[in-house]
This record gives sequence, structure tokens and C-alpha cells, in this order.
Amino acid sequence: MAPIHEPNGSTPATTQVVSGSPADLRALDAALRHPDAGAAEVPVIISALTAHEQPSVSLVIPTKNEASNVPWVLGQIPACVDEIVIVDGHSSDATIVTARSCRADITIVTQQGVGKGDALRAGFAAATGDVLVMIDADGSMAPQEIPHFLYFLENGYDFVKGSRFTGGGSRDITRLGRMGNIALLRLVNVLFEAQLTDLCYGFCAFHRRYLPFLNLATTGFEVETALVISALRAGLRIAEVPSMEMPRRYGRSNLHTFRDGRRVLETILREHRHRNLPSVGRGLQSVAVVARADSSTGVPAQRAPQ
Ligand SMILES: Nc1nc2c(ncn2[C@@H]2O[C@H](COP(=O)(O)OP(=O)(O)O)[C@@H](O)[C@H]2O)c(=O)[nH]1
Ligand SMILES: [Mg+2]
Repeated sequence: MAPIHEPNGSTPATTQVVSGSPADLRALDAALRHPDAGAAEVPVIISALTAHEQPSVSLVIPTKNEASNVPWVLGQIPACVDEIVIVDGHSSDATIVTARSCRADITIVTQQGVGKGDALRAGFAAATGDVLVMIDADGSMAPQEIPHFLYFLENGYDFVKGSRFTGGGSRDITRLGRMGNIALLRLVNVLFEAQLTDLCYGFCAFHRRYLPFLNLATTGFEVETALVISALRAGLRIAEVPSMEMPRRYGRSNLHTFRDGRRVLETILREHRHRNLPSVGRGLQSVAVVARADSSTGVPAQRAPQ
């Protein structure tokens, strides 16, 4: 076993690296706190406990004919992601074999139904992490931004969504899409007393424990809206982090602006009709956090309010 290095660089003579399950480490911690144990070893055990209790992170990626794009996306996944779940929507290209050849350790799920919403539902069911992150497979979202989302989950927020319009940007959204997004966003903000800055954007992260309170009943692109509104209705603490949406790298969007815009509108109105149904309930609250990431460290410069 290798010695543990203290922050000041010194190495306590009697300490050793320990590993094991959190339960094992807790038992060891308790034993070392016994009066007969050497007090110098206690901080080492505590730091080992902290390291082991980091929540595990699953990244869920819906794919539909993204063979040209998945290598780029999978090549950018940061080390904080423990599990990658690809949910394929019956791709007719080589999406699955390409993804598998890039990363042998990924989980691949083939969705039973159709649509992005259906895919995400299947992906969340298959994922095993404590934290679930969703991202697109077309290269429009940068996986390197994932640590910013996790930062807010670790600092008091329950549901973290990317926003292209609070310090981020979009080089992908069409003029029509932007106008539709603004109109639908305003409607959500009025109906649900929120202060969100973006709506139809599928880069989100949340704790698995909130899955039962999130609306995963939608099948198509309205899934993002349904997730956000159900998070609002459940009283989850929501943070928005700036996100830069890049152009899809190859291929064409599966989105149909009018058809999918109408589905988003119907989702908003349906959720509003059901707003008085019981939920986990800390009351409606949403906090739009403008936290610019420090480009050198990747950590938001502004700490989230608790
Ligand atoms: N599994 C699955 N993925 C889908 C489906 N439709 C779209 N996607 C994926 O969802 C993500 C967003 O889709 P995209 O066509 O880029 O829509 P846009 O970003 O709104 O223009 C991409 O990763 C797509 O491959 C579907 O029916 N099934
Ligand atoms: Mg896209």
C-alpha cells in the first residue's frame, strides 16, 4: 500500500492508503477513533471516506443515425462520468458499432418505442448512477461542460439545466426556432412563475432520487419541456448554467419546428392544467444562476447560493 500525502507535502509515518466500500471505511474509521488507536491516522480515513462517497454519474445519450458524430462526442467525455448509456432509436447507419468501437465500456440500449422522450426514459431506466446527465449525440453540446452541471448539483441544487441565453450561446438554433423558444419560454415563466432563460434545450443533470417526480411520459422533443416543468412543479431547486450550443457536426436535425413546437405548447398547457396535483412540494421556486465558468479551471466562478 502506498503512503498518503498530506496537503502540506509531509507523509505521516504510520498512515496507509485504504480502500473498500463506504461501510468498510466507516467501520475502520470507528475503530481508529478508539482511544487505543493512533490519532494521526483519523484524517486519512476521513479523506478516503469522502472520496468514496462521491455520487456516481451516468451520461445518457439518445442517438438516431449519429454514426458520424458519436466518435467526437465519446472522445470528449470527461473523467467525472462513470457510465455512458447510449439509447439508440433504430438507427439505419452504423451508430451502434461505431459507438462500441470508440468505447468498449458503454452500455447500449435499443429503445422500444420512437422519439427522443421515449429514448431518454429507456436510458434513465438502464442507467445506474446517482446522478443522471443527458446530452445530445450530434456534437452540438460539449461534454466538457458536464463538470459545471455537477458543480451545482454538489452545491445545493436538485436539477441543473443548460441555458444558451445566459452567458452561453447557440450557433445551431434557427431564427424560427429561436422565436418559438422565446415564446414558449415566456409562457412557461408566466404560467409557472419561473425566471428561466431557456426552455427547449436538452443538456440537463439531476439526482436519480428525483426521477419519480419528473414527467417522463412524453415521447418526442417535448421531453425537455416536460422535465423542466415537472421539476418546477415538484419544487426542485433549479439552476441554469451557461452552455454553448454548437452546430450539429454532420447530418440533419430530426426536429420539425412546427410539429414539435405544437407538441411543446400542448405539454405546457397540459402541465398547467395539472399544476394543483400533489408533488414532492417545497412550493414553486426556481433560481436562474448566472455563473460563468472559469475557462482555465472549468469551475464556475460564482458559487451557487444555498
Ligand atoms: N434514440 C433516439 N434518439 C433520437 C431520436 N430523435 C432524435 N434523437 C437524438 O436526440 C438528439 C437531438 O436530436 P436532433 O435531431 O439533433 O434535434 P435538435 O437538436 O432539436 O435539432 C440527437 O442526439 C438525436 O440523435 C429518436 O427518435 N430516438
Ligand atoms: Mg441537435
